[in-house]
Amino acid sequence: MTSMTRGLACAAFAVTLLAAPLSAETITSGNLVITQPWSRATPSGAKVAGGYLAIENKGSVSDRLLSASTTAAKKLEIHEMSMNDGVMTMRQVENGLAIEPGGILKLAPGGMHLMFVELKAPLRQREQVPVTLKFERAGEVRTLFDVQAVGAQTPAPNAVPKPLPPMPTKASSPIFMPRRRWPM
Ligand SMILES: [Cu+2]
Repeated sequence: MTSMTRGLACAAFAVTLLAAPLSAETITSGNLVITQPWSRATPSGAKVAGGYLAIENKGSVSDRLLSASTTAAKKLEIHEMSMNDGVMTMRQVENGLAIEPGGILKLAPGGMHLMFVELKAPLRQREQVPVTLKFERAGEVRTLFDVQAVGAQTPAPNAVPKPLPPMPTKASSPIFMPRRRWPM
């Protein structure tokens, strides 16, 4: 293979990689099933970002999301939206959020969400941000939040359940940018 064709093959591979949708993770911890934790890329200089996910309680007793933490930001707060003099504002939840038996707690754009406060660096599309969730009964659960495009409204638009091609062992072309992985 000439270096020219190898370069083209790498470029084609990189394009395939970029086009492939991220498969959002599902994590089970005890009676809780956590699906599609995701966030959005932030413009440089932005200090906050939203975090979204769904938590289903398959048990027979209620649990409670107490707090969350991440290495990507100074704080990770639980926020709810409320009307204040006709203006939608968000505020931090004091005592966590209950997840009733058989119920699903949804954190999504426009509603309850996690808030990364004082980001250490902008979040970039396609990277994964480690978040530790703390529950009253299920304890601590480690998750990875998939970072979608700026302004994304859903965890994976046009998602097709298809595994990503294997990652090359080392970057063989300057066109290939390895994903940053935040430490857990
Ligand atoms: Cu918020």
